[in-house]
Amino acid sequence: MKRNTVCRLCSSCCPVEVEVSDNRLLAARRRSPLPPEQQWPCPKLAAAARITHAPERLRRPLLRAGGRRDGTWREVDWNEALDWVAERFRHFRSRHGAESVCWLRGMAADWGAPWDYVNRLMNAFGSPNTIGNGSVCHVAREMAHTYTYGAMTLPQARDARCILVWGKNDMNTNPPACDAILEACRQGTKLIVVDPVRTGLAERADLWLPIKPGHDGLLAMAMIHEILANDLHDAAFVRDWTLGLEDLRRTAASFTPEAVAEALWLRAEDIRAAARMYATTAPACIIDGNGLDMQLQVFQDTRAVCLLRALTGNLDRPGGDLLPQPVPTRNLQLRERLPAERAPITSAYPLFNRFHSNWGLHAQSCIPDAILDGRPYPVRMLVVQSGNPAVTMADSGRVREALAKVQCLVVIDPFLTRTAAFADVVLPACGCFEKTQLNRAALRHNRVVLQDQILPPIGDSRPDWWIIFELARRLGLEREFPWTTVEEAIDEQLQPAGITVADLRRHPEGLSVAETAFQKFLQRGFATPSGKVELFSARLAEAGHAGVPYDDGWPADPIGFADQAAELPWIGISGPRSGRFTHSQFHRIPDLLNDEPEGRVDIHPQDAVQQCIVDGDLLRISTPRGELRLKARIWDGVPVGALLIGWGWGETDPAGNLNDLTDDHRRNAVTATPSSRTFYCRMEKVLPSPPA
Ligand SMILES: Nc1nc2c(c(=O)[nH]1)N[C@H]1C(S)=C(S)[C@@H](COP(=O)(O)OP(=O)(O)OC[C@H]3O[C@@H](n4cnc5c(=O)[nH]c(N)nc54)[C@H](O)[C@@H]3O)O[C@H]1N2
Ligand SMILES: Nc1nc2c(c(=O)[nH]1)N[C@H]1C(S)=C(S)[C@@H](COP(=O)(O)OP(=O)(O)OC[C@H]3O[C@@H](n4cnc5c(=O)[nH]c(N)nc54)[C@H](O)[C@@H]3O)O[C@H]1N2
Ligand code: SF4
Ligand SMILES: [Mo]
Repeated sequence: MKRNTVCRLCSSCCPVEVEVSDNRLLAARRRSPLPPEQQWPCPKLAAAARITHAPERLRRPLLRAGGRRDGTWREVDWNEALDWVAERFRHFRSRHGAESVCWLRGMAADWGAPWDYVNRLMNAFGSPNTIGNGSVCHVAREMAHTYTYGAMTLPQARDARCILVWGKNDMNTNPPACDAILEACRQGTKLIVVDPVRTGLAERADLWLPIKPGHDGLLAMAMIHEILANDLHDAAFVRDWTLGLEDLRRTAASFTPEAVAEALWLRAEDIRAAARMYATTAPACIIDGNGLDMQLQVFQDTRAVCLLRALTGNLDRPGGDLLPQPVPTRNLQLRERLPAERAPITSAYPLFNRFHSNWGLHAQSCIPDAILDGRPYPVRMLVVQSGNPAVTMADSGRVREALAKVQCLVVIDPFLTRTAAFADVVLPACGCFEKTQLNRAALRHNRVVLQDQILPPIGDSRPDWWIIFELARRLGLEREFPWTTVEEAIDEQLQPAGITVADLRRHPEGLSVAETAFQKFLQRGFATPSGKVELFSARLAEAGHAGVPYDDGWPADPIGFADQAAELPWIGISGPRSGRFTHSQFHRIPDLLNDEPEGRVDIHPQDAVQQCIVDGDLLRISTPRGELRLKARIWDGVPVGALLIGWGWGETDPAGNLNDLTDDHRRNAVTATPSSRTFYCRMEKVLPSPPA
């Protein structure tokens, strides 16, 4: 039988058709207007059956057999497991206040409806500490877009004449988006790629800027300089719809391509060529990505990139960058229930906490601070849902200390991960094909697509929504959680849109709430305090941040451990993602390991010769935080002087955990983002020990 749903094995949320027989997933393929041979492939989707039916899937709730430090588990039923968790919630609330309980949410269960349910549960319980991992993912970037023109834009690559890809590799991370880029390129659209690494897209680009890692804001400011100095901007749009042109001109004056080229490892003429190609080919869109995230400068860097869209008049134009038309939904989070004086542990980042009506809190680095240092106050109980912070959070050695120290740890995950190994109780969650939910991608623009359950739960696992609803009832929150099925909850959430789950099941291709409209600002302006695009942001300036990106100058230390660069001669580039794995996930799935059995460190041939390194040599890479060991791969697609370090292997290879190297002491002042993407490090070859 073939069924339609949405794949959530990674955050791309692709609509898929799945073949099921005898309660087993047999095969899945992406639904796409393109014939299969023209679709960019996804190895994870091809392995969906192996992932879903993996023998390592947890089938029953697990409770420590003999207390926290005990190495053995006891399988228990859901009643015992959830009663135990609810009792702990009440215990910590009565002893230390509800805020001593914190919920950390990774990326895998999505930030749509399921995220609202967790916030609702925690807010009704009385704790403000429901925290996502968006400070290292796109939420920090989303805030920069929002502060500039009201919302994060959606690039219209298919209709663009010029595509500027900035720190994004859709060939590995988003096949449908990759299809759109390649289709546009076949029609003659120009492609510019800003990436230190020669990705597949960089290879196809008309212009590739192999930028020095972590220096994107400097490049964006130099491009702004080139555009303004040569009057390449859209003067009418800038006059009518932006605020702060003169401030921007003044700041950009010192960022001439000549002045910054060397610091960027680029040639001034290439910077100029990129600025000209982007500004003079209309319409043009910018696809910005995770290459900007996890950088100390993520917020101002992204602001600078966003300003390019405004200067060139590409905002909300066909073939440019569309301002989304979100589906109207009921906000279920009950934030108003929290007493105003109950500040979250992320209160040092007030603008980030509040920039969006339902994103909630994302400064996840505050969690180890609260557990280990009691800053700003102690967290004593932690629930980790759909995340693997022991591997994926910056300075993961310190994170593991926190996981060991917190008095009570609950983990909700389909697998017994390295994070779960610290837990008191592990609740087995269903995978994405075993549950119905509305994911963020389905709500963000005007088309709602249902992620529909197509398989029964594996073993005795349960969907995230069910776990939350049942826990809520045990906490006496029956009134807040009156729903017995997820369909009822989704119907309530979608009520303002006039769409029901039944409608969505009749329309697996999705339902639109409105026709896609462009230039919406002509009627209602931009969703900023001034109603204009804020080249200069008074809100930021008043809060003590740069009103125009880098009006306080380019920092001397934009990347991790810059203060110790003299002893750390290499630049480590974290990741990027492989098409086969999602962060720490799937590294035990045989089909996915066939072509990529272990993590590698890519090093330029010139560096390899100088260091006497050959392919397969074991390298030790270290920073003041820790070290890892992975084998070398010689590749001329990485810059000289940089090491491209394989991402996500720390789950199955504790000696190869990238975040054992990263720093979480220095953070972006607006978004709490650490320098996990780019940092100075040491490298040496591990010599084989002589035979005994
Ligand atoms: N150095 C460095 N650090 C990084 C990154 C990097 O590139 N370099 N990337 C960063 C980014 S962008 C992100 S988003 C984070 C990701 O960090 P995490 O969110 O921790 O990501 P994963 O490793 O994918 O862990 C997801 C967990 O959820 C489980 N899971 C899968 N599906 C479900 C489900 O439906 N329900 C539940 N309850 N659990 C589920 C999986 O088994 C897995 O254990 O890592 C960040 N950290
Ligand atoms: N297969 C797979 N797909 C995924 C995921 C996954 O883990 N695996 N994760 C999902 C998630 S949570 C996310 S956030 C997205 C991320 O999706 P992408 O944004 O595509 O993320 P990456 O591939 O990590 O990084 C993008 C590019 O940034 C480049 N880069 C590195 N440093 C810099 C820099 O300093 N400047 C610039 N300009 N570029 C730099 C990298 O070389 C890489 O080519 O992918 C999602 N899709
Ligand atoms: S890119 Fe692949 S794994 Fe990710 S959602 Fe799409 S089909 Fe699933
Ligand atoms: Mo992410």
